[in-house]
Amino acid sequence: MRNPQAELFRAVHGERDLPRDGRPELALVGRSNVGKSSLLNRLLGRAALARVSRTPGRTRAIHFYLVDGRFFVVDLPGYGYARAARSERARWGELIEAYFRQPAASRTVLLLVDAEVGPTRLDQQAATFLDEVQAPFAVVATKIDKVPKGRRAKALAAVRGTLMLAAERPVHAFSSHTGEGTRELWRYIEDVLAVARAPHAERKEGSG
Ligand SMILES: Nc1nc2c(ncn2[C@@H]2O[C@H](COP(=O)(O)OP(=O)(O)OP(=O)(O)O)[C@@H](O)[C@H]2O)c(=O)[nH]1
Ligand SMILES: [Mg+2]
Repeated sequence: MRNPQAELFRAVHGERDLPRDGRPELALVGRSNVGKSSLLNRLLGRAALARVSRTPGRTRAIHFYLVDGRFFVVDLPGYGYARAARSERARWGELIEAYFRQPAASRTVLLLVDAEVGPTRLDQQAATFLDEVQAPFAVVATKIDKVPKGRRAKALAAVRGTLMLAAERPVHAFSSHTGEGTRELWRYIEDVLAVARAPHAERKEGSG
């Protein structure tokens, strides 16, 4: 997709503010600082639509971005920010769980993991959580520019192995800084949206 129109639709701080809307949702899940907001900006071709944090743990609300009036990209608060107060961490978890409890017409998740760091224990828990709530997800290995070309295949295999991903689960290498992987990710998103438009069609997970 070229030059999509995107705007902040709503910043949600509590369960009551979650939009009830029939449009498909693409939710970004991952630990704080993994690159969720940067990915959103790169994907939508807007340098500063979502705020990129110099200090981790800044995106504390759920931000809904409406793309071409067609679907939402949902920027969820990052987990694993060690310096946040325990009460605040609990509230983030509650909001995220409330989001996933709320039925959506179509919801697909991108689970972001840092390609250089590899999946953490919290990333493993996130993958388990997504399975439990039956949210279809693809994995995005972010900051791939930091991994030398010769080590990338191994890094991606490590992501698969640690998260115990089924062979058909997509893993996309991506860099917000270089734009690598953007086209492939868009292709995946368009596939997902095409299935959302044809609700009785069988969902395709392994499309690239
Ligand atoms: N090298 C490199 N750095 C990146 C990339 N994507 C993001 N970063 C950097 O990682 C940091 C965090 O990026 P964000 O996009 O704010 O991360 P986030 O997941 O939204 O973080 P929270 O909102 O705190 O959950 C910033 O300093 C970015 O510049 C990438 O593809 N490559
Ligand atoms: Mg963010």
